[in-house]
Amino acid sequence: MRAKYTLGASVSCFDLFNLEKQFAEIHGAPIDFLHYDVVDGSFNQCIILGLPLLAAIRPHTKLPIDVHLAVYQPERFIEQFAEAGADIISIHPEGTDDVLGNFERIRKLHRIPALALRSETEVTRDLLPALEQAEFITKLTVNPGFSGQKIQPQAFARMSALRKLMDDNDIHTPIAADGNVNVTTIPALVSSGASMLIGGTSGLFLKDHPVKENAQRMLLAMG
Ligand code: S6P
Ligand code: MG
Repeated sequence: MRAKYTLGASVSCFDLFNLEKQFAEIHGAPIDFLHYDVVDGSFNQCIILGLPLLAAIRPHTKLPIDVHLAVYQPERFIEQFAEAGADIISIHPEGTDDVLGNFERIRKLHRIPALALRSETEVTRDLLPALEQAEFITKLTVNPGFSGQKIQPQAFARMSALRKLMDDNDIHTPIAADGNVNVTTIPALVSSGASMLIGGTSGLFLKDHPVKENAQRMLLAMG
């Protein structure tokens, strides 16, 4: 069954100089949600997107926006990003000891909580309640923030382990693969348990190919 959110487009990979044209392309393609990267400069050494751009794009799309808070202490930012237009807010257990409390905070703001996991993170049973409550789990296959990285070879086994842990515990939360997702990597990502994809420079925004065509090819590669 196709996941509710199957294909997401990473906003940091948009043509930020011509958003009107970019959104027209996105809306004409089989894209289910937007993935909006926020990095605090310490979770990884970069600062990607922030509040003003989110507030600027919000009125121009009906697509759900998943704000990926790649930050420490996400409680510092949840309210601001909810206010600026997030529908879904993804937080990292590596960034807080209180995932469930933060999920509650997100729900109180009438937003949807989701989980994101760094590529190197191996999940343990103590995360089961969060895995179950999350709308989906974004499993990074590269380091947070930067686009254009190569997939980490260990990412596949870690994703399979995550899928197995959930299956063994009757948890059906979908996994979204994030980082270097393209027609070459998608079959192995799907075999490793991904049923959602986040598209960036290597798959969805290939130069000289329309976004719609790239999106269709990515969905086809899921099998
Ligand atoms: C990485 C970031 C991603 C990228 C996207 C890049 O942490 O969270 O969302 O924007 O995955 O895609 P690509 O194809 O350039 O690796
Ligand atoms: Mg991201």
